[in-house]
Amino acid sequence: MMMDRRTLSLSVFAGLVGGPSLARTAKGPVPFGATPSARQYDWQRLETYGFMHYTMNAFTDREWGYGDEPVGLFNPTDFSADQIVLAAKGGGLKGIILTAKHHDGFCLWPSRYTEHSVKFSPYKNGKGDIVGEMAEACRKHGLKFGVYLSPWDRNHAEYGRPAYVEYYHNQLEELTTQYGPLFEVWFDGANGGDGYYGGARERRKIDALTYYGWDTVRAIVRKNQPHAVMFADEHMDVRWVGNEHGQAGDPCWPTVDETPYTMAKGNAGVRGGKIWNPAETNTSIRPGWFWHADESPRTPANLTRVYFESVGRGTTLLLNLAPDRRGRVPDADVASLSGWKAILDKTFARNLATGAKVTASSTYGEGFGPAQALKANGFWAARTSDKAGAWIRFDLPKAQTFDVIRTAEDIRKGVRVDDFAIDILESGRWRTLQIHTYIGYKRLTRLSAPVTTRAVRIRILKAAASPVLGDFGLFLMPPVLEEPSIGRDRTGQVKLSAAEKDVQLFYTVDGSAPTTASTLFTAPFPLPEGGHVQAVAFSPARKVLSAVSTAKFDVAPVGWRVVSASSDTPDALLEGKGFVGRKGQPAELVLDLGKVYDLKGFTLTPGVQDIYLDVNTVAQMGAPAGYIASVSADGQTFTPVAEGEFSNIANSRSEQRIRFDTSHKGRYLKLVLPRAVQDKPTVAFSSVGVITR
Ligand code: FUL
Repeated sequence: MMMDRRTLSLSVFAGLVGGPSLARTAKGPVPFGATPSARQYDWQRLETYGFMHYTMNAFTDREWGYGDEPVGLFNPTDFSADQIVLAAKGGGLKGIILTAKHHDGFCLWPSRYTEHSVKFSPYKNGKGDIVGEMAEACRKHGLKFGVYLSPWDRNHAEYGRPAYVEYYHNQLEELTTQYGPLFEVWFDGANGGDGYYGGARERRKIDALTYYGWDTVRAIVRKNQPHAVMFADEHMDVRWVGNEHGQAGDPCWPTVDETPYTMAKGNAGVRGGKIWNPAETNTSIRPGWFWHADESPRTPANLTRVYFESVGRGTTLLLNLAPDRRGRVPDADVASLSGWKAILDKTFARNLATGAKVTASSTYGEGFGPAQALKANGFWAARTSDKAGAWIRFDLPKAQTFDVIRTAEDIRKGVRVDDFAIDILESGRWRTLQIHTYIGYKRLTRLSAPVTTRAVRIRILKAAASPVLGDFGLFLMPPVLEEPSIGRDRTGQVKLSAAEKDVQLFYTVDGSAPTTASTLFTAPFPLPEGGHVQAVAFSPARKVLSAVSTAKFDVAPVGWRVVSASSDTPDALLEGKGFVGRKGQPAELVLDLGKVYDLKGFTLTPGVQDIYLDVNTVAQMGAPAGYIASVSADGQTFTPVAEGEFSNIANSRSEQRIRFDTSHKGRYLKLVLPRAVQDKPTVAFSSVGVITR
């Protein structure tokens, strides 16, 4: 993918913060360092909300539209904003951010400034307004509403020139004035280059830091929607967490410094950074952001893990829903959402710390005593000199069994704690259960097995300022077991792995549903020619069975040979170490598959970072932006069979699956990869496969 995610310059930051500080007005210890604005604080408290990716792509089976899609293609047969909002609500989501316009430029509202919109589509004979219908349904069902407006527009003839920027600002003015209060406005950093651009069909380059007129963008949003937070990779109110698989860093500080954004920095934040710029963890309920018939949703157990790895690490979770061609969230996704909510509701229904006697190493003063830590919106504050070594202790009325521990800092007082330990009392002695760095807005610690105790203690090991802690809780999760993950290595060996300890894994390869009577996984097994593996996890101790995980494998690269490659390490690819091209040159690769196949397509997996750990080398590398694929029976004469781009390859590290229009018999596959994303000099990726089924 071709993009530049560094959207905003550092100087813009000055104009951005300065919202009313919450900290100045509140009582208690003096805030430490950066603190949230009122809008950031209210946004943080939403914890989970939904994304909705819907546009042409649902009808064209793509992730990125080129911008030349005829408006006639947009025709949801049974669109229901109510059904979508209720599906989100059924998952406990507190709002929805809709892709009012994605990169293809098609507008889901009847914008005055373009004909590339719902107004000229068959949907409701041009009388429909998806943005309006979603805004209204959100209001009706008590959810907040937000919009995504892609800066990159592959349809607009003027993209790259000043006239487009004016158009973009006009659209933002429409969206921020016509649809009631918005809680978030989302600015995607993806900027590709290639596009239709009113028929020019060319590559256009812009400087994302300066081109879009960010000062005007911010001014429009602040004027029309003063309480909305703005999302961009960095230096808006809310930052990108740096990946799209739903995992915040641990720790994931809500502060950053003024050095340029990197994905790693987005994921971890910067301890002590001057800027309050908390992360939002965004991920999709399905592999893609848009609906594709052959994809299925995450399971409730998997969503639960995502929740613990995002909200539980102090970020918000923006979970994407992908309505189908009818314009509804599919039943399977609705079931996952409600199953997930049921798990969380059950987990947090009963705080087992209720009624505990609370004592602490010291107290700041009246209104900040230890018992406050168990009260809604209450906080215990230690004396200001009590930093490392400070503690708060909960003596429970009777022994309790739990596997989740919740604690929080009053972030209005800044990020004060660095490292802390969770201890439990066992036969009169303290045992440390876990040590973590960073508490922040919410810290959920999930244990691999429940513990039973009468006393729990939070002990501060390192802190920049005296702790201010609250929202303490102990909880017992209902039995949930995540389905196994299924992987296959380059030698064709299939390996199953469990997310949790002490579980058994059972599998089938004949298409039947796996049960505890199926084959028990004890060691990797061969599947070089491919097949359908299905697996379940079972916990004998807890008597819980997971959902089924499924993987369909094609042929493995066994007996393959690199015939030629524009690389100094051509064999590394088939040795599992990835492909690195030559600096400043298009990459070319010819593979001998060992025998003739009916080739229906190929796969390519990005992600060299995992393989080359030298940061300077990695910084020069980028995933291929696009491809030209050819096949040959004899290794001499090649027929070009497909040419195109990889959608969203820089952000989403998952496998790209490219299907040819028809199948081609061949033993040799040639890939030409003209350039890397983000103007990186060297094309690199981790593996290639073929599609024969
Ligand atoms: C990315 C986009 O390129 C994807 O298509 C998607 O919208 C995701 C949320 O952000 O940058």
